[in-house]
Amino acid sequence: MRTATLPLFEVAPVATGAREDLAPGACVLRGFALDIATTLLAEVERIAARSPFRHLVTPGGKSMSVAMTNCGAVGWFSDRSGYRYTQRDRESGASWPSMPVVFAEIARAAASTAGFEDYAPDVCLINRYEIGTRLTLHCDHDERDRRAPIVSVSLGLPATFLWGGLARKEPQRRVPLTHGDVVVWGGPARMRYHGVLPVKAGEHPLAGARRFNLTFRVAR
Ligand code: MD6
Ligand code: FE
Repeated sequence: MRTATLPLFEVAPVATGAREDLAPGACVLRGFALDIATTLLAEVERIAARSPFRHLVTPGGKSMSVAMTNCGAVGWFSDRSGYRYTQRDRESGASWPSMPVVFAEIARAAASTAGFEDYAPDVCLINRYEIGTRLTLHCDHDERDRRAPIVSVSLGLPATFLWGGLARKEPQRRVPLTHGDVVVWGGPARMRYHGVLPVKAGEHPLAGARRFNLTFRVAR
């Protein structure tokens, strides 16, 4: 019996650098952004100094529990009139901060590793989760170019990602995401439903009691 003599490392927890396929077109790259996480968080701080995190209002009139900001040529925005991308930050009145080169580079490298070449995102939506904050099940359909994948970088506290199907009612898988993990999805997975369960209390050495998520898209 082969299983009886399996060495321990074959059942050890997922290592940094491992690629976990979620579905055709979607995978988790464990620890892919770990080496540059400190730099990414410093850039988030710089961006937030110009375009602060804010709780957007949904078209239904509710304030979102996740705080958001953006960098890039456009930014994702929501109010009573709907979800859309804007060229200016309504709060600051200025254009969104430009996308740091390290952001574009990590997104491009992750996309390439996942099989999507020449990825050139024009926006990075930055989400900030405090303890207890969640993101309800949704799919990302406000982007014009849906051939391009989305690249998502997790920083700070861990979270449980809900990974659903193409219809809202399909069952969801729970995928743990930790600091430095990158999720890439595109192609047949691009319109899948997903969400984030309430972030559990904790303290991260670099991010404190928060989780940050960078999602890169080609919006225009
Ligand atoms: C988050 N992410 O992980 C929220 N959307 O905080 C998303 O909503 C998301 O991670 C599209 C693709 C990847 C994502
Ligand atoms: Fe999303």
